[in-house]
Amino acid sequence: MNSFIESIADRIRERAKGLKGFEPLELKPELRNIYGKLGGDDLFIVNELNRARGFRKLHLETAVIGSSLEILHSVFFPEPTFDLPIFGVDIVVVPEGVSAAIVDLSPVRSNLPDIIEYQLNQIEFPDFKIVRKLPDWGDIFSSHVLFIRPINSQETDLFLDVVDQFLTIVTSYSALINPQAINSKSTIERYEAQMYYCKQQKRNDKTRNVLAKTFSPNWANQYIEMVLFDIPTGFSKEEN
Ligand code: BLA
Repeated sequence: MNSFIESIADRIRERAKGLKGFEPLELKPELRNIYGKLGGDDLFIVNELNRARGFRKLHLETAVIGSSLEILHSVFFPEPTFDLPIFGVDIVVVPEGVSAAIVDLSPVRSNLPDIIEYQLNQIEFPDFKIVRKLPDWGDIFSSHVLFIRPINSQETDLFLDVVDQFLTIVTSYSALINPQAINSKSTIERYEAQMYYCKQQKRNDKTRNVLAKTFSPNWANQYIEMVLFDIPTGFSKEEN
């Protein structure tokens, strides 16, 4: 696996494991480790799925698609009862190098929680050479979203640093707050915003096309609906 993807994956695993109530989520074995063949190319997808206090789903996916593509995808979906943003990362590596690296703490209401907004404002973002333009479905991201094409190992190190700061902010805030009532107006609002987040992510044809070409359009749709961006149900797993 590409070393940049490895280091991001390791950091995400480490931070997730540190969360209170960290435990595995059930996932069918055939979705945990996926193997496919595209032309002469082998494809592997590994899904790691867990939950923790405040997070209904901590998802880390790493994929190697022959010699042409390596991908890391991770989303921490909060329990809608908790006032937490959605942590998301996507990394796409092609033979020429890292093509896309994106990280965000995305809001699930009109603003991010004040403390999180304050802490994000304290981060000194390095000057990355190539900042990429968000697609039109990218209205789900916060104003702090970082979307770049890192040009060297110095920039990938700096990106890892930003990922780590975002993880620190969301995980430490999650430990400070308590859940709100499941039927409260703000819980419902966050639930709906999470549905909208999933809906917009599903408009990313680049993800769909890679999966459809490798497996089949039908398989790609099901995988996107069920594993990547499933809609939250039964968001009542509150613990204190
Ligand atoms: C872009 N995602 C991409 C690209 C590919 C994938 C091939 C194009 C790379 C480029 O433009 O340089 C593919 N991503 C995948 C696949 C999976 C995946 C196959 O995760 C999973 C199996 N995408 C996310 C998440 C975010 C995200 C969580 O899954 C953000 C937090 C963002 N990916 C994202 C964005 C783009 C992208 C914004 C650029 C889209 C564009 O420019 O149109």
